Amino acid sequence: MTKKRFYITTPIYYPSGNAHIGHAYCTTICDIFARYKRERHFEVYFLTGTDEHGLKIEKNAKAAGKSPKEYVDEIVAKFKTLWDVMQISNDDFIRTTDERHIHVVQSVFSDFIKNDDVYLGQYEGWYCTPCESFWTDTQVGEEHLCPDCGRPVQKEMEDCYFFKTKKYLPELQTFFEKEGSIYPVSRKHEMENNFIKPGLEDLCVSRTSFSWGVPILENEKHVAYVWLDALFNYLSALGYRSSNETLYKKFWEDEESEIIHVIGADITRFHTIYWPEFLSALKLRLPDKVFVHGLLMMKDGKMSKSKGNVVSPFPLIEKYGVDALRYYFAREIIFGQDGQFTPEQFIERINMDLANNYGNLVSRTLSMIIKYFDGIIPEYKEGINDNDKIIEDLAKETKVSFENKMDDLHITEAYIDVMNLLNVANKYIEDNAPWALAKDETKIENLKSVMAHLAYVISISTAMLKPILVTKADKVFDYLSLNETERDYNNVFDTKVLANKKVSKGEVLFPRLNNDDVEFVKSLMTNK
Ligand code: ME8
Repeated sequence: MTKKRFYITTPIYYPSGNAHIGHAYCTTICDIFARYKRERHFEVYFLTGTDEHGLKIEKNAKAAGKSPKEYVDEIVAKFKTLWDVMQISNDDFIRTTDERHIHVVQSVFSDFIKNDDVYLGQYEGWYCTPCESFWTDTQVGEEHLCPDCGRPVQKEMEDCYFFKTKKYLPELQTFFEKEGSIYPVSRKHEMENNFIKPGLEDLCVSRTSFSWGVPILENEKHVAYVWLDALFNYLSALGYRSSNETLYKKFWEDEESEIIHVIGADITRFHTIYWPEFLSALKLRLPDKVFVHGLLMMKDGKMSKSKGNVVSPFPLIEKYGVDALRYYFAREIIFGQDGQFTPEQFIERINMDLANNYGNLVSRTLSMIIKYFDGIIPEYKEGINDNDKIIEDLAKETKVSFENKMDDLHITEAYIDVMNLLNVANKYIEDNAPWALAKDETKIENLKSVMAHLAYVISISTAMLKPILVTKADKVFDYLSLNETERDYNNVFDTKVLANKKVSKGEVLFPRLNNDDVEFVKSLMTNK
């Protein structure tokens, strides 16, 4: 059952290097979903931010000759610029160095101490600094490599607080059993088999060997483990435990709100095991859905800052526009699966779907309406011609399937359906040959009907594409002369809206790209 409100979160990013398209991918997908829900008139709170504590940041800052705060401030500013350029519509940006967040981490840690959820002990084991993860002897194997990222781990021995993970196992199991709580289910099975079934070990939730973290009030030698610290951003951003808990009550506490965390596959364990456990310890509601997306890979593996095989989104946006990159993310990489970034596929996807399919349909249709009817869109009438039926039926089916798929976060599949509608509409032009109809006066009604059906497909496809095409969709609505009310998602599917509107030709929406573009994108790759 669809809820009234949506709380949608991206992970908060480590400002330990500049953002790459892997980061932009996750944020963009969440943005598309948030915009789609807003278009459908749901109340949405969309959060992103930065995760600024921990050993990795402390080390990077030292190497750069800066204080950790100076170091993160500079990188956080670049993340914010990127989200502005990508037109990410987040409602808030949380930083774990914000006072409002530090207060929450300290306060919940105090509760963990008071309620006997944590105990003091000594950690002896392995630590992966890039992942900020603890591992056991068996997990790192003889080679002493991080099971998540494959990089060497370091032996650590220090005093710390341990969180009693077995205490909340029943709550965790209920969370795992709830249908749809972890998507795709393969990720859920992975967590069960790798971590829950072998027996959860208590988690080290504070550190004493460095100082860049949230100090534990009861024991200032300790700072909170960066993952405990980071996960609470989802609550601190809503004003949890502040003097104003309105957002928290509305978007977390209230069952009418659906809580959705979108994350990358590499951080599944923290979001599906430890986060539900922390929340259970505080007797708080658990998220409704943790949606795990795949990773953007390069030929030599995961695109990552520490590997240095990254592509910056900025030059791509500058040359091809923000809509093209956003579309590539939504359509090329099947949401939920890994995807490989290649310059050829990037260019091919934009050409095939945006230039040839959508752009071409818009351009041909508008030109014909101008040529044959002085730019006035004829009235859409259903069931007049048999050969229009294919469009009429498919338009209705596409709306239903698009919404069902989007609601389930099957974003790629939803846009495959929209592209299919556009494809069929292009074929409908060939099959009906309007240029031939225009030469025969007895066929004028047929010609009108073809133009009305094409304009309709363009208009509804534009509405469905709008969460992605943040700059071009409104231009197309302008060419169709639809006002704000008429282009509203709830009105645009009405077949009467377009009747007698005067169209204008407009610019080429997505110019065709060629081999030079492939070479340009290649030149942006550090590992070609
Ligand atoms: O993990 N393709 O931060 P982070 C797709 N601070 N997604 C990618 C990616 C790639 N190549 N590389 C990274 C952290 N990501 C923590 C999160 S949340 C409470 C704390 C995704 O900057 C990655 O999967 O290393 C993760 O979801 C997000 O970017 C942040 O990664």
